[in-house]
Amino acid sequence: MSRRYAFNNADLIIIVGTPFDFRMGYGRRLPKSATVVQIDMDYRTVGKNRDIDLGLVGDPGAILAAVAQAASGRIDNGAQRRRPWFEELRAQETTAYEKRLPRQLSDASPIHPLRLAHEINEFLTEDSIYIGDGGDVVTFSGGVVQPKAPGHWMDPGPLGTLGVGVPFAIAAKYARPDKEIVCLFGDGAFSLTGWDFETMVRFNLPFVGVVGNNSSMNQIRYGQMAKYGEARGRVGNTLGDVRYSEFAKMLGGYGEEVRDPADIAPALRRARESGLPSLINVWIDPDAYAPGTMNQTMYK
Ligand SMILES: Cc1ncc(C[n+]2csc(CCOP(=O)(O)OP(=O)(O)O)c2C)c(N)n1
Ligand SMILES: [Mg+2]
Repeated sequence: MSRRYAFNNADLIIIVGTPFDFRMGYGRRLPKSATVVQIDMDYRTVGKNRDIDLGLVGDPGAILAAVAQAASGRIDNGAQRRRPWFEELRAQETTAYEKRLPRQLSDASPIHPLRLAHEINEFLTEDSIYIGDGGDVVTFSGGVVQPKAPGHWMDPGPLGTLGVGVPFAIAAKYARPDKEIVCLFGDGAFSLTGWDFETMVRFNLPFVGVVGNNSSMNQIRYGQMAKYGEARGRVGNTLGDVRYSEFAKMLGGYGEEVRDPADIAPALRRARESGLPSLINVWIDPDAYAPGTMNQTMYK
């Protein structure tokens, strides 16, 4: 939560395994004044979209281990001097967290997307692989949901290819049958590939699916409103009030509708206990927009 502040105030930024894609404003999130070192497995990613000062191509683990080893023998490696900087960042993080907390714990109905993200974060275990497939609702969750173990996070990647949720869930459950799969969908994203929910039923691939339903492609709506004004914000992005729990049940899975935030956690638990592919359809506030969406450089 202090990333923006850290970027803006850093003199050296080391980017590891992260492309300069839309989530990084194609590199514009990094100030021109900073020295930038980029480490990546793929030489095509290094220096793409933004100039860098030093590029290192190779396994990030091996490179970082070598850097750590080179720095570890020194009596003064600068670690002490950086302490106030870390404290500054922690303070930023705490302030941002406290500002957000009331929305994360909000009892409002329709449900605030941050409350949904909060409940999902509480629900995950060390054995849950979390998949996010959606627009705004997933952008909200990105700041709240924390994977509990390495390699337990999947998202639509650098091109934001929506519709990956169900196929990712199928693949993840097949590859790691011992793991629990938890997938948060936007209603728009789910509707792209959701019919393969039936494939999951047929192949007996249980997972906990959550639809953050705002009856809209809200991230697109925000961009249209920002560019063309309120009146033209609703062109081509309104969806029906679809009860996806019924869709799940129709195909042989488990489903519940949720309108009260207090019902999210029990519904998630029942979905887990059902042992079936499931969809918990949560009605979220269509007028809440993620700060990450509002900061998108493409809307400016
Ligand atoms: C395959 C694909 N088509 C279109 C888009 C553009 N897009 C980005 S966000 C979005 C809206 C998604 O709506 P929804 O999943 O309901 O999420 P919401 O923003 O409403 O939370 C779309 C269509 C995309 N990223 N990927
Ligand atoms: Mg939506």
